[in-house]
Parts: sequence; structure tokens; C-alpha cells
Amino acid sequence: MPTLLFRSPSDSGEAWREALQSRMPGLDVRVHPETGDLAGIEYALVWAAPDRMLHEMPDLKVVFSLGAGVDHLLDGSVPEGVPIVRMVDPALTEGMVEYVLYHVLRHHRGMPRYERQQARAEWLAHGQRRPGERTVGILGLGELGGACATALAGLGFRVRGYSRSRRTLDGIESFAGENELNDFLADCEFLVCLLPLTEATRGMLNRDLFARLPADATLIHAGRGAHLVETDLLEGLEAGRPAHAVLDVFGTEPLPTEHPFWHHDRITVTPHVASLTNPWTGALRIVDGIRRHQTGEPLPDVIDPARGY
Ligand code: NDP
Ligand code: OXD
Repeated sequence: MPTLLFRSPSDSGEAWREALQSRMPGLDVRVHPETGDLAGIEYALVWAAPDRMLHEMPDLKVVFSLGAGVDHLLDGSVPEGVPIVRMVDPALTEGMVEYVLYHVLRHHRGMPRYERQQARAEWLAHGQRRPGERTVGILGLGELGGACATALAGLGFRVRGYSRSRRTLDGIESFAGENELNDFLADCEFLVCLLPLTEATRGMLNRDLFARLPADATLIHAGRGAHLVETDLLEGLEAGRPAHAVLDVFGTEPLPTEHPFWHHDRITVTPHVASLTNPWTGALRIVDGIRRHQTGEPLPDVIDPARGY
């Protein structure tokens, strides 16, 4: 039976051991730091790997990421030539669709304003716009962004997506590459960021981009903290571009208690929970990957380290 090393500072090793072994009885799951002898361990399932740990595993064959994003593994911690498989799981996608729909609808229906009115016991109705009058732009039209785009289009929003290569999705207007970024941004009253963090996307949510949004836009950012230039967002909010920001990811996590985002009246903070990897569904993907590797079949969802995602 194969052996797998599990390591995460934030996920339960015991829950994952139980989920993995229920799908592959006999799988030897070693939960870091109780790894035993690192020789003989062929698989690792990790969220970030400390220092040189993975380099000290002479028999390592595949690294599975606990997350859809793999930036946490592209810092040299995975030995060259060892494939990295990212998490692609319908439950993870579902969670992200819920998060994005919830925040788009909350702002589309003006709920923050009604919440402020309730605090003043103020009865005052405002006009209501139809989804078809509003454009939602999704930066990153991949597994997660694509599903969010389709769900929003299903509610009647005008939806457009931005990716590196052109994507074809029913009912979604597709923009590709830097030359099309300006046109993509022009009417986005909602801008959702679901990009992977790479050298090309680092710092992309910056002053220049905010200035190209229409007035009163809402930013919903669930990509990675380093996509956002935080001081540019604070300036942008002063100018009403964007008018509100929903942030799930931050340059420093946990977000320090003294950080200005916590108490800003036009920022909504969630603690990197837009969508969480679920051990019970995630384990199916890992076990499937191990089985495929053992029978010599191609592994799905292997990332390209040169591309960065
Ligand atoms: P995918 O790899 O499926 O999709 C990435 C998309 O981004 C693709 O459409 C890709 O273009 C596009 N892209 C990449 N680089 C660029 C670029 N330079 N310019 C324009 N578009 C670009 O990833 P997922 O959808 O599975 O995940 C996206 C990210 O969401 C993760 O990397 C992670 O950072 C974040 N995430 C956050 C979570 C949270 O709870 N906050 C949970 C899970 C993920 P192309 O189609 O041409 O390849
Ligand atoms: C992920 C995340 O990448 O949770 O899956 O951020």
C-alpha cells in the first residue's frame, strides 16, 4: 500500500486521514510532524511545505495541493520534476459560486444601504435595477471563474470574463490578454477576481485598474492577497472606484488586528473562506490521482510550473 504525507497548518490531519482511508483502506497516511522515516513516502498532500521537507523525501513521486491555487508550492519547496496536482473539486467550485453570487446579489440589491437604514430605523425605498442592466466582469475564467460566470449569467446578469487565452462559454463575453483588459473593465459594475497568483498577475488590482472601472463598482476579490495593492485600494475607495470591496484574501494572513481594512465602512472582510477544500470530496480526487499514478495513467490537473498555475 502506498504512503502519503499530509501537511497543513490549517486543515485537520485526522479528518483527512479518515476521509482518505475510507476511500483507500490501507493507505498509510503520515500527518506532519509525525512523519516517521521520509524514505518510502511517494505522495504528499500539502498546503505549503516547510523549508526543504519535500526535498528530503527521496521517493517522492507526486505532490497534491490542498488548494486550487499552487502559489504556496512554487517557491522552490517542490523538487524539480515532481508533478504538482492542484485541487479541482465540484464542492470547492460550488462553494466559490455561492460566495460570489451572495456578494454580487447583496450589492445588486443594495443591502449594505438598507442595513445602514435599519440601524437608523429609517423606512426608505430605493429603485431596483434588473440584472440584465448590469455587467459582472470575472478576472480568471478557469474552473472557478467559469462556474461563477455561468451561474451569474443564469440569473440574468451580463457577464464577461478575462483570461490569458480566449475561452468559449455559453452566454459569456470573452476577453483575452492585456490588449483587451481596458475594454473588459470599461462597464464592470462588479469585478470578481479569481486569478491565480503568478508573476504576471501580482499587483494587478492596482490604481490604474481601479481608475478604469465605472463609478460605484464593487470589487469581489477571492484570488490571492498579492494581487491587490492595498494602498491603491484605500485611495480608490476614497474616489468611489471601487465604491465597495469584498476581500477574502490578504497580503498577510491572518489579517493583522490593526489593519485599516477591518474597520473600513466600505470593505467587507472574510478570513480566506470563500471556498474551503472539503476532506470528503477532496479525498476522492487524491485517491483517484494515486490510483492513476500507480497504474501509469496520466494525472489530471497537473500544473505547469513555468506558467505558474
Ligand atoms: P484555473 O487555473 O482553472 O483558472 C485560472 C484562470 O486565470 C484561467 O482562465 C487563466 O487563463 C486565467 N489567467 C491566468 N493568468 C492570467 C493572466 N496573466 N492574465 C489573464 N488571465 C489569466 O484556476 P481556478 O479557477 O481553479 O482557481 C483560481 C484561483 O482562485 C486560485 O489560483 C486561487 O488563487 C483562488 N482560490 C481562492 C479560494 C478562496 O477561498 N479564496 C479558493 C480556491 C481558489 P487561461 O484560461 O487562458 O489559462
Ligand atoms: C485554494 C484556496 O487555493 O483555498 O484552494 O485558497
